[in-house]
Amino acid sequence: MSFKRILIANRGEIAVRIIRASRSLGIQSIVAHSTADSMADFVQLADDAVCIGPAPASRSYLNIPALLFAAECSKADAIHPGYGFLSESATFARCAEEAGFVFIGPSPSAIEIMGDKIMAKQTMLKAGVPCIPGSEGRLPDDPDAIATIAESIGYPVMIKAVSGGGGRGMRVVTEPENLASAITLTSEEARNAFGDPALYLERYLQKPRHVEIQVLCDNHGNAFWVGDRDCSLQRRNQKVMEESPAVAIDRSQIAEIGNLCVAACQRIGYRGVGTFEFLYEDAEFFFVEMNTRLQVEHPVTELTSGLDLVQAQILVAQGETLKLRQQQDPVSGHAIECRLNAEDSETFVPSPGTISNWQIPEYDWLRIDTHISAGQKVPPYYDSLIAKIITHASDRDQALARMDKALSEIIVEGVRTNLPLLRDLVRDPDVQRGAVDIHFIQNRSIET
Ligand code: MV4
Repeated sequence: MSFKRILIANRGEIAVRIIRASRSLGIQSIVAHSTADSMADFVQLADDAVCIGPAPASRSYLNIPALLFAAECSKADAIHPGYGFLSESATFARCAEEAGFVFIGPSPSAIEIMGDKIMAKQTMLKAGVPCIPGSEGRLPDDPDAIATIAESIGYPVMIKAVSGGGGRGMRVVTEPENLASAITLTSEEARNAFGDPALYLERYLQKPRHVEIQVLCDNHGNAFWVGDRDCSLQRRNQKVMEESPAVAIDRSQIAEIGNLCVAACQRIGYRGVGTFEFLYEDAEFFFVEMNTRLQVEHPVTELTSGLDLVQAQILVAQGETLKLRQQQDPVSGHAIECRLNAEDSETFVPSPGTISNWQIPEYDWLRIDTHISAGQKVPPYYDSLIAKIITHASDRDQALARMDKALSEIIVEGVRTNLPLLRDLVRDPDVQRGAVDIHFIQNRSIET
């Protein structure tokens, strides 16, 4: 079935992105928005808009009844969750489908499997995907049994919440005498944050890179890996700069891991876009978790693969068959994304306010995904992302040089931004050399 109207259960730059993809397919878009976003340009850009509640996300963008009511009264055929908010909520996906809407994403059961980090790892191991060595399943209650498991893994170990993910509910333990108290603390944090105290253990990888594989699957058993990304430049699990392809990794090794991800998708009947997150250390890949949503950094893969991933999401949700063939290496050229945030560049403290001056250069090698223009407000209620600055070139050096040039011509006034940090990173000799690990930004801020 072809959708006539899609409800966008999200805001900001990703709402603009989904509006554009919908429009390119002749589909109308309805933006469900909070009162804080009523006057935002992305609301005006949509074909229709429904206010779903007050500013706090819990009362608007996370409010399932309000979102379903908005879909109902705006006669939507399908709901696109974007990323963040309810994009990985099996409950939301299930409620949407039970209410008669197509959820543009994987099935609720696939979301559930990958949301349980033990089930996710077990699924990957069955498909031959290498995982971080660790406990067989969730940890027992007995502290002595846990200590024995930790000894068999070898210190340092990483304690993780079974229902966690995205860096939440994790704690490193380097000495055996600290294990018991760390387990108790992490379990209570997991119970409070996720309603599930269950934990598992893994060997702690000291200096890994974060490398991820983008997959795209339809509802007819066709699955493809369409690119790889290095997202190691991050701070406290908030990505700052991402690129495709991952540098200094043998392309046949990338293809091997990509094909294993495809096998895993076929095994679980995965539908839509998905990202397999790996840690890469000592030339080895270790599966960490799967993100069952569109990622913020999807544009770098769109530029290196030539695909429109949001259009593909919609077409797959309509039941269409992907007209793709698996390429040996689907990546060509090099793309880099910098996340421009309304935050202090040194303290990372959010800096909401009104944009008084917004100057962005235009080049055919520059893509800007944003909802911002002069006069727009940056509310304090949501994440501080105001634009994604993306460059593409035939090689990494040129993509970096283009990013340096673009960033040097951006002017944002009215809020503080992380533009100085982005400019620093793009010019950093280690970043220029490539293959930095996940601690790079943290370490450099300590050194400087
Ligand atoms: C790890 C790790 C080191 N060793 N697991 C888990 C959620 C994922 N988004 C990041 N996670 C990590 N799991 C083991 N056994 C380090 C991280 C990690 C990380 C990984 C990639 C990119 C940024 C990161 C920031 C903090 C921790």
